[in-house]
Amino acid sequence: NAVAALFSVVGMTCSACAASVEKAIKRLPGIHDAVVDVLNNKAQVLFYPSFVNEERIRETIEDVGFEATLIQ
Ligand code: 9UX
Repeated sequence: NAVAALFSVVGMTCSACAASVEKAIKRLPGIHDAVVDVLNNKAQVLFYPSFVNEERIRETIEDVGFEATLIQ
């Protein structure tokens, strides 16, 4: 079953930033859904823990160029 993770994402200044983060997360295996909110600096991700984990998702956000922290 899918598990939820909420990340703080610092440094996004426009909706294209959020779109590129969302796209990168969704390219990972085991992602059910990802919603990135540029106004609140958050990324909400639903994932399948057999295939991917919070740290892999966090690193993917950082690879796009933003500082990411797992909130819950
Ligand atoms: Mo456009 Mo958002 O280069 O940082 S994607 S501002």
